[in-house]
Amino acid sequence: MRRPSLQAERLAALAPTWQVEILAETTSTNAVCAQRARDGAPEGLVVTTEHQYAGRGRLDRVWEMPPRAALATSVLLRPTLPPERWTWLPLMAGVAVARTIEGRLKWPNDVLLGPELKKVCGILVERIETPAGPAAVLGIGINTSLTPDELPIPHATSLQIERGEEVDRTGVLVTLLAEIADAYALLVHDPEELSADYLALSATVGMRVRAELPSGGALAGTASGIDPYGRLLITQADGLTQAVGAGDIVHLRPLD
Ligand code: BT5
Repeated sequence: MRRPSLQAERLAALAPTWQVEILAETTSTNAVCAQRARDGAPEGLVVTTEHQYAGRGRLDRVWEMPPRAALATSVLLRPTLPPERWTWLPLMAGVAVARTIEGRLKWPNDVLLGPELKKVCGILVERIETPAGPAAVLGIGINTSLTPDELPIPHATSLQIERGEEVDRTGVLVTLLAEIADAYALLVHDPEELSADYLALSATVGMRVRAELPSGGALAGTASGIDPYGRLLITQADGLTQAVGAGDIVHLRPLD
């Protein structure tokens, strides 16, 4: 199956806000974008590709996508935010994607779609030290037109599967970049509004969850909110609430 390529002219029209670089193939758009950042690229660089063959997830996991069936995109920002607000960048990226594709968010920023809330997008935000100061690379992978037999895990889905129609991959990227601009402006100028928007899109808050922590431990309870640092609040059976800043969340069941 030969799928359409990205439409370079439509993406070039987004300049000067976004400078979109389309690579025929690459290991990881995040790796390329980070290197460009170290070499001095300005905020607004967007690296995308027709074929990402060594995509990275969090915690050294892999992110897989067939050629031209998905969007692998990295956006370079150079935020002048106080350090404690950098932790909101991954959630901000999640809000932008969820708005673009009408998805819901599993904390911190997996985007889920469909009646079974399957994963359609993964996000990896990395902080890069560069000679011009710290930069953020927002790495976003969206399954646009994967077919059921191309899904890497049973709990994944694609826009095409959920919508039952062909997906305009370039159009999704154009909308995504507009939503990133809006969500980023909220993060800078109105973080409380961004936090409210995040909560409204959250599929996690209100659920019984288990957090699998990077330390190897786990924490079960009710997801009761998001704190000012973007951490997930989990209230345990004994009433104690703990904030989780990193880890994988498993949704158990909604509150009765
Ligand atoms: C993520 O990690 O979900 C972040 C993925 C970020 C990918 C983008 S693509 C553009 C940019 N360049 C990169 O190199 N990366 C970013 P995590 O939460 O750790 O989830 C990874 C897990 O998701 C894997 O272990 C698989 O189980 C599953 N997975 C892999 N490929 C998938 C896909 N296409 N759709 C749904 N799930 C997938």
